[in-house]
Amino acid sequence: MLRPQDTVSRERKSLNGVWDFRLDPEGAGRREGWQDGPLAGAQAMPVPASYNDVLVGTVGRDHVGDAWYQTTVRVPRGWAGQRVALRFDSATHAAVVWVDGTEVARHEGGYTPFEADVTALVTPGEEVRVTAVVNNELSFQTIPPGVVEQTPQGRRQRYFHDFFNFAGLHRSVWLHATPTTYVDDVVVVTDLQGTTGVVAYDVTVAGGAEHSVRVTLRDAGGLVVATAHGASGELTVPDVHRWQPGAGYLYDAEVELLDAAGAPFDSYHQSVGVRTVEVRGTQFLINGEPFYFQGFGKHEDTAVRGKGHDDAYLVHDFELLDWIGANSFRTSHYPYAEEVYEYADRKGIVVIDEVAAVGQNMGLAGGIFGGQSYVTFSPSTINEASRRNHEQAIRELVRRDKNHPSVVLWSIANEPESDTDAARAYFEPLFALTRSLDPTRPVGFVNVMLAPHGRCQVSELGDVLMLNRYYGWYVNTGDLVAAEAAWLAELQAWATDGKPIIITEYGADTVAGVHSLTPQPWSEEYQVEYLEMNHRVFDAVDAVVGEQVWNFADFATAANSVFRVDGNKKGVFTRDRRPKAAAHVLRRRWTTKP
Ligand code: GCB
Repeated sequence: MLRPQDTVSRERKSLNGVWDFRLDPEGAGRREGWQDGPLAGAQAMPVPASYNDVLVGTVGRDHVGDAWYQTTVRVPRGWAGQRVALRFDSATHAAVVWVDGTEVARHEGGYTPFEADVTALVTPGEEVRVTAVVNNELSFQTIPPGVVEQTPQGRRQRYFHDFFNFAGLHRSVWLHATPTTYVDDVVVVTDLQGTTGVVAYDVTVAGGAEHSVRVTLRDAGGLVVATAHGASGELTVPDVHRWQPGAGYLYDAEVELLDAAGAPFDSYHQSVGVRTVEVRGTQFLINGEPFYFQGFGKHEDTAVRGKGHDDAYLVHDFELLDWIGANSFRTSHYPYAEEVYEYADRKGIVVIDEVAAVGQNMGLAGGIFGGQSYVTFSPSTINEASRRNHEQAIRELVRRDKNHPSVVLWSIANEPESDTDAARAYFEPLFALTRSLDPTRPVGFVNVMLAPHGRCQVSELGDVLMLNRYYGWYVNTGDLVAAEAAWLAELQAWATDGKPIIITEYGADTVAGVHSLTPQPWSEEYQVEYLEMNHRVFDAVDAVVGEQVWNFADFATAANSVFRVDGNKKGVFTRDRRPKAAAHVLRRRWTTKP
């Protein structure tokens, strides 16, 4: 399922804007068939946005269950004879979609797109009603997991990650038209042979018309540099301009379907960055050269719109990455909007792409304040059905993001339980699946400090080691001397595995404006000294090939924790993107590091 485009043969129409909206905590809408007519009692809701903080009061924040969205759209007159599809870039976490009362799509998983062929239900020139019911409930079978607990006060959604469970239509909704025989998928894999670039491609076509395939590769200036014929093949580019970290050069591959007379009737444009990725020993190589990740774990999170995609924040955040000297980030803890990857491709920012599997760890979720405790992997908690959904989430991620040169590494989970036989059995097939879907990129998962070196049973399955550690924050709190010694010892143990190590999280909560002469936790001075301590440790271990601070910016969290003050404050920038003192320290390190 390719992203909608405007080309000579394709057209798209955005459904973004203000939709009708209604919360439905009782689940009445499905019983009463709210899709069959205009949404009664509706209020206004912007798309894209999370609904939670657009609404005032606890009603949107605490909502558990269905939320209904509805709009009308006029199908462009010129689309007669075309295939018309309705595409949701995401619906968090599950959705059913109707066109004029006919169900057209059902999807689970809140961060990947889905679409429906609605050709038979629409008439060019006429209006149709689009209704979507979006459900925000998390269970042990969903990715990520959660549990809806019955309490005397009603149903409460509990989940095992700290960021707020924002929900709704977070990304764009499109109506788009293609020819009835059309390019359905394109896979590009690039290689370098000296100064020559090789672009292997594979085109999948849907629809029955007779056709042949032509691929034309143009450079950034629009000059044709290679052409090929056939559904799969290779394009070679002498003196290729590589895609590189910090210099995201892109070619354009135009994929055309030609009729029997050789006339094109479908055209799709695929950006191509020619680069290679390889893990060799303890090195992470991009284009054969050692790469050191410096950057952040991020979140899709801003005031009011929650996880709603916003182009202004997209561009501003990348400006800040540039300012601070970051070359990479991880899409913690879910696949981000496709616009983000497209922009990373353009800017040469390197991405670790993560599946929404966060919180599969009841060891972290319990504790004295944790409420009821659960076993992570068991027939009644995370089980075979969960694993199938996890597989599906991996499939949809790879299918969506496989062609982005910015994506250099798949992360198939964040901080799951990984020190048990059950964890090993759960993850082994997921690593195998990811490799079979994409043999060209390394695969890993993010290890938590509860499964240190020697105890983790999953790390050996990965091509790289990704570690989240909070020495000096959650352990050795306030004692950076003890933290440094313990951290160095653990890291040196991991280094004996002979794999590249990326520190995917290290950070300290810091309330902007809190200062202290001696470095006290929560102060800006402490965050600075904490980071500097970490950097001394990283610089002492050769196998460390990356440092990604937790987090780029402060972000919203669930309200049920005494560990958070108005959200998670580990941001190097505040939620509205103002620098804390740590930002200047990182900038000095990252803009001067060789
Ligand atoms: C972690 C999690 C991240 C949290 C962070 C924290 O290990 O991966 O999602 O936000 O710790 O600040 O506690």
